[in-house]
Amino acid sequence: MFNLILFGPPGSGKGTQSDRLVEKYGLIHLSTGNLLREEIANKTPLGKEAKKFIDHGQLVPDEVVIGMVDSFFDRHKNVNGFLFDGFPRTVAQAQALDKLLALKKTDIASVLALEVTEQELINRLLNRGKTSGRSDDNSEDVIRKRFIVYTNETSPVADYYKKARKFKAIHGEGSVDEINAALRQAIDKAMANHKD
Ligand code: B4P
Repeated sequence: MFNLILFGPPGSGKGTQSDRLVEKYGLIHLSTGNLLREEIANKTPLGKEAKKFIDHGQLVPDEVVIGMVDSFFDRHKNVNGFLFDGFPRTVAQAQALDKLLALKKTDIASVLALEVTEQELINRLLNRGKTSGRSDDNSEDVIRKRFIVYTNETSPVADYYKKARKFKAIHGEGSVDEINAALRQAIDKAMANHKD
């Protein structure tokens, strides 16, 4: 299996790029943001709980997200690999992911991190908020709160993978095609070095 993490702050283009990459490489797309929004749309107990956090720009508790990923794995066996988008967002989630993958006798091959300036991120998210209907995109206060949460809780995840020598930064500004080409170059290299 070849497992990849697309990492980066809110609005850095993880979802946009993941859609193209899963098609190109035949990976299964696991976006915890999408899974949580499905739960909210279906008004499940998990969705109702998650909405309280998402509406305020906070992270959904680790145990909820990890349980959701575990059950996603149960529904997707015998696959080529996963592209994780927006997960892990805390060090506890990264450790849990390592354990879940070890049970499948596999691991993370590479973490590609999209780097984008804060002003560009705010512009993108406010722009998306005009059409997405997402409660967490239509207020600059909530967007800023998400950046604070990212700095405090998610950026340590980068150090976790730097220590494991799996982390690579990718310039996340420019056209979607240019960024996609840079990601593909990094993935091709990681695949060539990957034994699994
Ligand atoms: P996510 O769904 O992961 O959303 P995101 O980080 O805001 O967006 P992403 O980076 O995917 O941006 P996109 O491609 O859409 O999370 C939402 C919330 O769910 C979190 O805040 C949290 O509360 C909760 N959650 C999710 N996972 C969790 C976890 N593991 N633990 C706890 N809580 C969790 O791009 C954004 C916009 O930019 C789009 O409009 C796009 O069109 C535009 N864009 C993309 N690339 C561009 C480019 N190159 N140039 C110009 N615009 C571009």
